[in-house]
Amino acid sequence: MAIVTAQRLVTIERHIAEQEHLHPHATGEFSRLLRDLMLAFRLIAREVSRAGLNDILGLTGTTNVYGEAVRKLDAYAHEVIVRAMEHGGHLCAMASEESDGLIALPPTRPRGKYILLFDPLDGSTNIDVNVTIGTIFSIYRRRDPALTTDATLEDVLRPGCEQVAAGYVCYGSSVTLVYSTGNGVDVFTYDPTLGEFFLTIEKLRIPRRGTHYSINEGNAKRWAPELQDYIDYLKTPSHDQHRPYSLRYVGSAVADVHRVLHYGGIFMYPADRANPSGKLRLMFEVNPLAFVTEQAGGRASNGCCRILDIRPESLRQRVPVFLGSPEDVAEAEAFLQGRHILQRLRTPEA
Ligand code: AHM
Ligand code: MG
Repeated sequence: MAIVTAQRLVTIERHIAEQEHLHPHATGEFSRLLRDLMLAFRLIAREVSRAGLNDILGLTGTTNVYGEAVRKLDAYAHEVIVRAMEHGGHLCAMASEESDGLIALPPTRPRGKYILLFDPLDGSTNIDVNVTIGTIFSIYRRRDPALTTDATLEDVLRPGCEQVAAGYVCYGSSVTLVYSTGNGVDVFTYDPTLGEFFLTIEKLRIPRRGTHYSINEGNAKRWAPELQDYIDYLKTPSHDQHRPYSLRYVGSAVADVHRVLHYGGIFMYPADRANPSGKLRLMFEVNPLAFVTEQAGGRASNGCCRILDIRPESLRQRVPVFLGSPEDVAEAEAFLQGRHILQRLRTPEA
């Protein structure tokens, strides 16, 4: 039986080293940052896989900056990433979905040129019931790498197209790390017996079109009519048998996006009457997922514009999301912008 599906047997360590050699002027700082992050992911994966045996299920009794109840695993994952990253000397700023503003770095450590943003545990409501959850991360290089001071909020609030790396870890039936440094998307699978991530898919490509849609349809009555039309269209059988689409919704963005990246289709968290900017956070969730999606050949939009071009105004900013196969997302945009009549003429109903 093949050990991995990729042709070469490559650990994440070796992959990081190989990538570093592609950049003759690399100082190794970025590689060290990635290695520190991998350690945090291993620690989180260990606690996730033992959840129920350890005292990690349930609530902490506190709320985060969004007013959401914090679960013990949210707090643990946040703490592990901060501890793994704060002493490395690679960062000049760090921020987490679970804390307010920038996280103070130890005064005694040098400042590096990178900025790290993360959602330590995405899909919190699924933690206690053994459903797939994730960690999302986003890395920027500070504009003036010669500076040795802390980065300011202004340095951090940059459009997603300026990310130098982004990705996520999916804690599901296996633990998978998916990330991009702007040169395609590579997928690694964790072997817990060896404590190693192995490269399992090199240069993942999303299908141009899929047959699945992913959205919290419980909110349908609050959607704009254009979105209701689009979802109706996906559910209406077509002559070419491409529709109806099937619905898949986990409620962990990492899991839903992971499926879409492999099988194609569209993931949505739209605006609705109760959430005029949607639910997902631009800096911690949406930009990194959009970066990975584009790097895999997909499209990521807020319904009218490219997500990665949005100029953020605050760390907590939320944004509507439509991401996935390029043809599916373009079609969703056409509906949302009232250009769908033409689309319908092209694919008549059965
Ligand atoms: P979290 O980071 O607090 O877990 O919240 C984000 C999650 C996403 O993973 C998911 O797409 C969404 O919230 C699900 O929300 P809903 O329950 O409204 O469908
Ligand atoms: Mg989240």
